Amino acid sequence: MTPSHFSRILISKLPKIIPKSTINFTSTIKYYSTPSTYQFIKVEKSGEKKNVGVITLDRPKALNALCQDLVTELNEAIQKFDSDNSVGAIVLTGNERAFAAGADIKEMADNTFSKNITSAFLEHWSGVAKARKPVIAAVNGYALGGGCEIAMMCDIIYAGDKAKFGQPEIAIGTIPGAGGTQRLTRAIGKSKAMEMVLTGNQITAEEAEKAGLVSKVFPADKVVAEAVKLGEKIASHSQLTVTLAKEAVNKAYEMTLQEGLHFEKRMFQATFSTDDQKEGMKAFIEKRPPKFTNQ
Ligand code: DAK
Repeated sequence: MTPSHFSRILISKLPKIIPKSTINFTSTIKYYSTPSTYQFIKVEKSGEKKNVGVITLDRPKALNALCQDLVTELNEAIQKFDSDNSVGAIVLTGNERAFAAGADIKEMADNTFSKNITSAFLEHWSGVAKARKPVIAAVNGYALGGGCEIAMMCDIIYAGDKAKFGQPEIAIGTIPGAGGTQRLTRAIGKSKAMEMVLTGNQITAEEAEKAGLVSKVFPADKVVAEAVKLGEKIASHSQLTVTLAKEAVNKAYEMTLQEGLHFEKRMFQATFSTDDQKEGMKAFIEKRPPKFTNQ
């Protein structure tokens, strides 16, 4: 029996708290066939081994306001990198002035409650959060409203020293709608989140780091390179194991502590059915770098 057969059997025995659809070691799904010419984003592969997918939001005249077509393009690019075996991590960035200043206010200003419901308005916004591969936000300038929410859908946020984070929806008569009341509260706690959401005040990169929203702050012109470096480090590990680790951390948001600890333990045990665990530990004992095969 091969390790992957074994892991499938093991997974079929996992308790019901782990949705089977979330365990997909060797996905071969191709979401989109071609074209990769985009109007509102740029995509490239970066890093020494070209194993980091970089997506740059590119609507500078509107401070990268996230119009519907931009979000559709972003989802498509994320899905393409997610199903590209040569890519081990994804970096999402904007420009020096703005990561993104929110959803496009001009596009939604005349909407009605009824239209929002019946047209499922903005319901395609969760693409970044659904990525299986790690996504690193490299934020410069404004990350406001939906821009801050998209950054929070990423797994790690690096910020340039002039970055500003905020949920200013209250000032335009609405409230956050893509995680600003939920992910922000989990990230920085109730008091700070409440203050940001109820005032619309922005916080600096330094404050965001202190509050735990951002993991590191760099000079503005270094943040993308640092994010790519981080992506390369992540991509040097087994993609299979990285996927499990990301999933396990994310469960901390969704499960009770006991359920989460149980999930983590089962995932840890399942790694022992993989070739990469055997290779990783053998390489350590033999004092050589591991050669992971993602099996
Ligand atoms: N939408 C559309 N255009 C925007 C924009 C936005 N969010 N932000 C900036 N722009 C445009 C401006 O209109 C201006 O365009 P022109 O007038 O030149 O044509 C251009 O970008 C430059 O902006 P400013 O002239 O205002 O530049 P300043 O430096 O003076 O000010 C600023 C920068 C970032 C402080 C300011 O632009 C600003 O306050 N922007 C709006 C920030 C904001 O309120 N963001 C929250 C939007 S609401 C959901 C998913 C998502 C959402 C909701 C639900 N579901 C899944 C259900 C998200 C909602 C939001 O994000």
